[in-house]
Amino acid sequence: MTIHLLGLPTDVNSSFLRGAAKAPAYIREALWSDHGNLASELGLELQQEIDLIDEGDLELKDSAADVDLIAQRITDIAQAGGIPLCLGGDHAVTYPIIKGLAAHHGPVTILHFDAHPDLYDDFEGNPLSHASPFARIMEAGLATRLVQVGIRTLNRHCREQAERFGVEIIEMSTFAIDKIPVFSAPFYVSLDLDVLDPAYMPGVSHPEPGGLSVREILACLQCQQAPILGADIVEFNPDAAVGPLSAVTAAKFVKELAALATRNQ
Ligand SMILES: [Mn+2]
Repeated sequence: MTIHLLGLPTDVNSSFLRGAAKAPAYIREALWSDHGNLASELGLELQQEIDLIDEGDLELKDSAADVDLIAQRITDIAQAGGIPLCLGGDHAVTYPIIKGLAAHHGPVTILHFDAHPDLYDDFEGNPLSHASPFARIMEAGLATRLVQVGIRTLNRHCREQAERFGVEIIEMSTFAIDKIPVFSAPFYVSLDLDVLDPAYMPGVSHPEPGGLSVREILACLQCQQAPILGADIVEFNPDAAVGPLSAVTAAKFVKELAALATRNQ
């Protein structure tokens, strides 16, 4: 089983700051940097037990055509028996990723880490906004189950959308590790790095204080035993980063998600 690292360098659907399109290059640099080694906490190492190939960045058009470009590449990876591990880019990429995965696997279970529910019907007139991917996913029937963790920005519209779509939300205000479901079926992980407290992850476009620690997210992941269908790590904005910490944090999640996908296959 091969993990396909794929960069999706786009931020045209960001509603506030641009910059997330620059993230894949910084994450790769931190991942392969001599600052650390390639061992994961699960005992599996990149370039040893973890079979990961870097497909580079997908050439995107920064238009609505990107939906099908991304979806097709993801379907191709899944059909070949691979696991896509995508580097955003902003969170808009998750809708086409899931569209592509569902074309092969059928509707999926999603474990979604975020400060924001990203359930807007549209945001300022853009239905492909990075604030809307999970509305597109749910209305298209691409997910059987959506579990959101770390949410701390719910407004009335998004609460209504969550209710409409049957989204399970573990809000930050009442977060506890033992509230995280342990899935029995294969699942997808969408990791918006702004779920982290800005103290751990300053380099995001929409920092939201009062978030999760790196350790808490790893605990939510490491308790999972079911196979992983794919994952994304999105919303790192190098322009907002202070020093190397944000890129290193994103790169750590590449390593740990690749290790989890390998262990759980
Ligand atoms: Mn977010």
